[in-house]
Amino acid sequence: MNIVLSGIKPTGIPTLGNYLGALKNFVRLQNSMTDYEFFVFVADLHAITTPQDPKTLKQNIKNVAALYLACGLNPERLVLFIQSEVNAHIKLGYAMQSICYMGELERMTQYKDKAAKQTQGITSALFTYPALMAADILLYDAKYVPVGDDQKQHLELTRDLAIRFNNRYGETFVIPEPLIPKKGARIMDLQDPSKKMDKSSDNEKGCIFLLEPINSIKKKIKSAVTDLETCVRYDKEKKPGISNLMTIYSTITELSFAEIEAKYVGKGYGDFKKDLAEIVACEVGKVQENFNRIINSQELESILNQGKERANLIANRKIDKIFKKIGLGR
Ligand code: AQP
Repeated sequence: MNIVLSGIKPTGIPTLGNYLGALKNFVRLQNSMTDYEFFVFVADLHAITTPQDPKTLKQNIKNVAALYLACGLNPERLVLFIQSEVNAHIKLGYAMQSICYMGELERMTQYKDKAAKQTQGITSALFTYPALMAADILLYDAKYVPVGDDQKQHLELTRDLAIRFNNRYGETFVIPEPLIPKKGARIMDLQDPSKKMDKSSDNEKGCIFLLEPINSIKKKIKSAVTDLETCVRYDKEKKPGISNLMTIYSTITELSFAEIEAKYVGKGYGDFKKDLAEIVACEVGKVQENFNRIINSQELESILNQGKERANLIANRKIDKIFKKIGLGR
């Protein structure tokens, strides 16, 4: 069985960026790639590369798990699990660190960005994060990894490590390919469109959280920064604010930029934002309705238990083979 795999870090409430760049895309892929098995996980080990409050982390883990289902993934064709419940991730993460070079990790832009922002000490786990991410993917021989644009560099490193391991120890890993959506791969902050919308952003006004009150979502869209031209036109370089809003509009409605521009000829940003606020409210509203039904259900528990079992079965078999090839153990 071919596998598609992806994860989300429970470092906060997932954003509209996570939704359009990852979650909504998984659902679309699950519906079209019917002969693939879908593995999605809550990347809680990755979350602790930056400081987390234990109680909040626990709640965020559960929220992310429920959001996967609330967004419309079909549980019948899904292995949903929590990363820390599958020990083989840690084992392979270490093995990946042992073939990964410092220079490769130093080049990772996400590490550089996060390290620059951090006020407390930068952990070594933040630095070695891409090695664990490689392990997450290679452990399941995932063929495709749907991710947003920001994860492209980590995926390239994963491919390099897989090829290196295969060359050194013999054919072991499938070389994975990223699946980056054509639209919505990088949703920007509503207040600073030069920055990606981020769940642990300092400025909450620029970020739409999937579980925040609908009225607050509408307000944030209406106060998103635009420009002085007041003409709904896509131009990522010169009009980053309105172009970002058009990307959100287009990814949800599936209208092209040209169709959106035509719809708002002679109208100002006010009309456009009002419509967009309704469109996003409707989309996120459906997710919230599902989420409220699922979050405390026995169904979620049972899906996570089944996921844990299936993921452990595959991952343990694979790690045994890998350690044998490396020459570890008796
Ligand atoms: N703004 C975005 N636009 C499109 N896709 C995005 N993704 C994240 N942000 C956007 C995609 O969502 C998936 C899960 O992301 P993640 O949880 O691994 O990390 P994150 O949300 O991108 O968070 P950061 O920036 O690493 O830091 P925190 O969590 O501390 O805020 C990925 O597929 C990602 O591409």
